[in-house]
Amino acid sequence: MIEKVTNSAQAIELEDKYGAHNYLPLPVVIAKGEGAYVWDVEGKKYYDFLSAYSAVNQGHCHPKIIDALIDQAKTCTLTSRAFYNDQLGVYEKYITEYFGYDKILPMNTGAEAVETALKLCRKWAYKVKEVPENQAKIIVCESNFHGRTITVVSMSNDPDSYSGFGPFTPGFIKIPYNDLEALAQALEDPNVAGFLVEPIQGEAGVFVPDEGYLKKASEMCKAKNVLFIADEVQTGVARTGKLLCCEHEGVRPDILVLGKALSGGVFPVSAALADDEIMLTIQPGEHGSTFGGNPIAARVAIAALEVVKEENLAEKAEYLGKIFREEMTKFQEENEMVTVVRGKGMLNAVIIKPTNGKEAWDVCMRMKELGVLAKPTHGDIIRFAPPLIITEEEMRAAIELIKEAIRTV
Ligand code: IF1
Repeated sequence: MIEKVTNSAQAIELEDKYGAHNYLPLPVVIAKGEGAYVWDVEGKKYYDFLSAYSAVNQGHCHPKIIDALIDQAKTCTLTSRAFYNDQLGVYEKYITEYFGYDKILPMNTGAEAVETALKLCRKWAYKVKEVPENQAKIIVCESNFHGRTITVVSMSNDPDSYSGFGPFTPGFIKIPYNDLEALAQALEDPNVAGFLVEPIQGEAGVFVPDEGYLKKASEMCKAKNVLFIADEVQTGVARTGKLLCCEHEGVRPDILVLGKALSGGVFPVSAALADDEIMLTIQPGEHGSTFGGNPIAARVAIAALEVVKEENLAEKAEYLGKIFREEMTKFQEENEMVTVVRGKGMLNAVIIKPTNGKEAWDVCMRMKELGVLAKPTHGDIIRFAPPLIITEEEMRAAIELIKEAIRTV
């Protein structure tokens, strides 16, 4: 018998009893999402200020994307890549022209697209740069977050991400983020094939690097024939006020990694994009995925990317993000709990100083009571990332609730 959830406590009990305990969610049970809003089982309405970690940039259940999903789901859901399908080539042409690359390797999750970028980088190292077999190294940044697979957590310096999962994949050089001197030194190793970096470190707490860091880093990589690999899974698809965060500095990554909002949060869709010299180092049978490039993903991703252009989401993110940071910076002068406000576009974070025994988690719980959902990362940082389709009026109303929550936590 399939149970029906009729109240939040019931849903939480079911997950606690039957699901792995790999998360500690905020105690809210969402039953419906539409635009910038979600509703819990009891019907209470919230502003969603997490957007499923920047996957629903286009808003929950965007009609255009849902229509594409439903239409294709009724026609053909999955062929595998053993055969061609009539949607994948159309999508591949659309997205490569959209972002300006020769080719795409379609995958499903962000971690898979990151893994794909690592494999492309290593293949290119051996076949093009002629690095000795199995000697390729890839530079990564401390405090990175690129996903949860064992190779990806092998790049991490966050014990929560890697401890207890060894032994780890070798071949990674860790340097401090936003440190060009450290990058210069690491680039001296002739076996370095790539530099993998988040244009803004999301999970680490929305670390925005110094102006010019990405540009200089990409130039330094080019000078050493090292691939500049941008993980835009969280920062991409208009979130930071440009279509890609790298665009703020005019940087064109050698390998571009996308996920999350590539589908508007409707379906797992991710991608690695690169030019032929890199992409064609992988030959038939050397990489793949059951669902990678399925017809639903193709239709949904085209619709999601069309929405970004049609609704000017990058410009909106730029404009609304400025308002958010201005308002919260003004509030900083009024309330001692707010110590830092930072971000770019609509990827912002506020650092909450524990005060009177109250900390970021308590602020999020109070926000929940007032009808705004967000969640702390690394204890004292609250990330604020609403869907980019939120209106200025809605955002200003939500900001007032956020301030009220901090005042009354
Ligand atoms: C969780 C946050 C965490 C990502 C970047 C790759 C991936 C992610 C820059 C992997 C995924 C998600 C994963 C999810 C929570 C969220 C997250 F940064 F967004 F907040 F964890 F750090 N590159 N980020 O941010 O994509 O395989 O998940 O599709 O693991 O708790 P994925």
